[in-house]
Amino acid sequence: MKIGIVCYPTFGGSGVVATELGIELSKRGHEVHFITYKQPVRLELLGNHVHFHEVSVPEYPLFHYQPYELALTSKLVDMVKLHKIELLHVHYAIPHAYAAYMAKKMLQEEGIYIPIVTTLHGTDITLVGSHPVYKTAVTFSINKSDAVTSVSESLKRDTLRLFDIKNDIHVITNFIDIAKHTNNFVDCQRGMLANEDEKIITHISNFRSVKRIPDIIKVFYNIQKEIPSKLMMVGEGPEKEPAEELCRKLGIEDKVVFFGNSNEIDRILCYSDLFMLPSETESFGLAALEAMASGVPVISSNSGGIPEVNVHGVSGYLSDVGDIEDMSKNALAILKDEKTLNKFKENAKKQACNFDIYQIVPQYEAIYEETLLKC
Ligand code: GMT
Repeated sequence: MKIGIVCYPTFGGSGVVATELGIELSKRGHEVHFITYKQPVRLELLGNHVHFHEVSVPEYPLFHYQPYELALTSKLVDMVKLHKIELLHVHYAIPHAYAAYMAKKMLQEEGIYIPIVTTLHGTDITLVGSHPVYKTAVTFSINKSDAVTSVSESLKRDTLRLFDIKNDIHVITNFIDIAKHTNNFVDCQRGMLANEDEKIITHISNFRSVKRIPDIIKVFYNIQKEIPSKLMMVGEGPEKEPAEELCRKLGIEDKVVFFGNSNEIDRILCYSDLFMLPSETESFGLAALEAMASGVPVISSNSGGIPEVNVHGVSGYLSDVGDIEDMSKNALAILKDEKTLNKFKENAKKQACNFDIYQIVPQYEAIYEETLLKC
């Protein structure tokens, strides 16, 4: 199949899922065309079956906002025609599903038919998409997609609750390439960041308020009072500076490392003992799954789709959003002795195997085939 993938090429989960999916599809013999404004961060090798087409938006002073949807729509039309793309798979409804629908209508004028598969990722539904300024267009573009998938049961429920959806929504969970996350490091250089007796707690995100960054600092504050430990904070975003300030206020700044965005997630997870994801809402929690695939247990909130990923008392623990005391207690329960910690590490890895890429990607292929047959 010739598949066009539209996604955000940044460090966000939706872009990571789209990129890993495209790479795997290409390995399975499909021709994959990424169409977006920058080469996706995890797309390192452009092989024979993977192509990248940049959507560029020239700056023009008349426009207060540059019209990205328009540039994307034009690019989609041009690329479908040029490369004979058979299907467009758009990740994140805003504005990708909308632009794809416009492209589809334009192509129809020329007698070309292109089906659209839309994957809903989370904030395109919960935080952003359901806002009154976007809701009408988001509802329209979901209903006009030829197939719709959601990354968790929880997100499907949210979509049906928040929008008037006429389409079926197929749940295809996010996935992980377990083989890639099997720590191959002979030495992940743990010693550069922590002493032998210190435990390493990690958080990776885009540092938006939905991630509840202050909760992570407060839970860590409680942990380090009981167990020698360090906190690794990986990522960039608006909550990073206030978090640095909070660490100084609590007097733990020498125990917390702020990395910024990193391409060395595997190495960081390799030396981590515990991962924290106390989010206000999370459609799935791909970062938690990545941690678990590296054998790192998770302390998380129980919101959204996280309970579909992290199993309470098995791969980690779940608490109500904002329950810092419970999260601290649970973290200490996991870290209290090596035997318990190793058991949780083993369980985390096992639970991650339920989301292995080889089980999930065929589900997307099935949706593509079904959609092409329907049309
Ligand atoms: O977490 C974010 O804020 C980024 C966002 C994105 O669009 O990349 O992540 C969403 O999609 C991920 C991949 O499907 C999910 O794992 C995240 O849970 C989801 N984030 C939220 O729902 C807040």
